[in-house]
Amino acid sequence: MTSNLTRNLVTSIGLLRIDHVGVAVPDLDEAIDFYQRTFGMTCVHVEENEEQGVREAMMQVGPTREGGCVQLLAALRPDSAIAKFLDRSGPGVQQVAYTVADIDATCAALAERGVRLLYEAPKTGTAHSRINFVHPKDAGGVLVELVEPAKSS
Ligand code: MC0
Repeated sequence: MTSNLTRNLVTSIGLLRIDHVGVAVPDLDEAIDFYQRTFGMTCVHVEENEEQGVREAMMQVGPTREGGCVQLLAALRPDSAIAKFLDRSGPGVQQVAYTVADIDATCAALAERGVRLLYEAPKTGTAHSRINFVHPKDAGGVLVELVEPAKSS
């Protein structure tokens, strides 16, 4: 028989898949080149997000988008989250992002479970997605991003 604890652990909050793993890099163009030449990944999207202070590139891991992406993240300015991360930790994994169907519902479920969302309401992420983050201190030291893709993507 399933215990209460096990039932609670498997209650869905609407996560669908790993959307991307975000990697902070000092130079975006150099990093794109490295990921293409070394791992054979394909650069499928490049965008500047002024609000987040980043220039980012989505590197598709496998032959289709279903295989997930590595998101390369370079700082646009010294006070940005990526610049701070690079100063503190150097280049490396900065975030793990999950695709969700309904970010408002997922954020509400997480808030109910007592974790801190960084934004009161979702902000705009890559390719017109809606995004929010769970503070790394409330997620075992991992900055967790939630991504609700734009309806057309
Ligand atoms: C900070 N900490 C981290 C961390 N950033 N731990 C794991 N992973 C990270 N990425 C830890 C520090 O080591 C420190 O631990 C503590 O958190 C300090 O917290 P803080 O003083 O609040 O630190 P800040 O000022 O560096 O801010 C961290 C915070 C920030 C997560 C709040 O980076 C943030 O707002 N991130 C969300 C936005 C973001 O990351 N944007 C860039 C990606 P100790 O133990 O020393 O106290 S934009 C993006 O991803 C978009 C384009 C998209 O995908 O569509």
